Order: sequence, then structure tokens, then C-alpha cells
Amino acid sequence: MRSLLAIIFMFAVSPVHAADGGTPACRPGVSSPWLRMAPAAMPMGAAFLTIENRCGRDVVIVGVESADFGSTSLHETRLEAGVSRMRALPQLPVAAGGRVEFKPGGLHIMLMNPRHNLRLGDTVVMIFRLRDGGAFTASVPLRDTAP
Ligand SMILES: [Cu+2]
Repeated sequence: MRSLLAIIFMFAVSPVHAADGGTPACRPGVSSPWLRMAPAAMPMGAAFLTIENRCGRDVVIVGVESADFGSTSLHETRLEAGVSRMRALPQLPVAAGGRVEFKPGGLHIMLMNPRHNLRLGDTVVMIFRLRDGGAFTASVPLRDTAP
């Protein structure tokens, strides 16, 4: 009976520990975040930052959210036959030990339909969702130039 209780207890507390055996789940880090908004007539903006994966395994970003915008998505700008085009990325892998840079003219977080007026220096919280069910956040200030 005693050992059965021990087993039940072990399973009851197991969610406290990460699946890899007790260490907290490693999450990617964020540096140099900033965002800019289009002129007021266009309800959109773009956010840029560097995501660094110092964890021992690959991660895949499958979405990004912010309460300050009606819609946010991973976007990429590419030159195709001399024309700059944007497309949405359904997911973005970040290799173990790797980094991904979002910057003007390349990867960006597309921000549509701001829920309120943002001013220079205001900070927007973004939540990045990972395929493994985890998440990490970034605090992204509105700036007129890159940091
Ligand atoms: Cu875009």
C-alpha cells in the first residue's frame, strides 16, 4: 500500500517537472527588439528582433500574438524578379545554438489593426508560440529607427 501511494504521489507531482527530467524548459532569448508603425492612414506596422536559441535542441516557432493588435504573423519580405513581396510564414525553425534575425527588408512580425494608438517609446508585449507547446515573450518598443 505504501509503495502504491508513493507511485500515485510521483505521478501527481510529475507535471511540476519538465518532460526532460526536472530542469525548467529552455526557451529562446530575444535581443534588440523594436517596432515601427506605418503612417496613420495605414493601420499596420512591423516588429524586428533577434531570436537566439541557446537550448540544446531545435525549436519551431508556430505563431506570434499580441493583445495590442488585431492580427500578428510571421512575415518575410523577398525580392522576386525585382519586386519586393511579403509572404506569411506558417512556421519558423530556430536550430539549437542558432539565431534568427528579423530586420527591415527581411523577416518581420507583421502587425495589423492596432487596438489603440501607439506612441514612440510605448512597449508592446508579444508572445511567441512554439510547436512543443511552450512559449516565450518579448517586450518590443515603438521606435523610429533600429536600436
Ligand atoms: Cu509583412
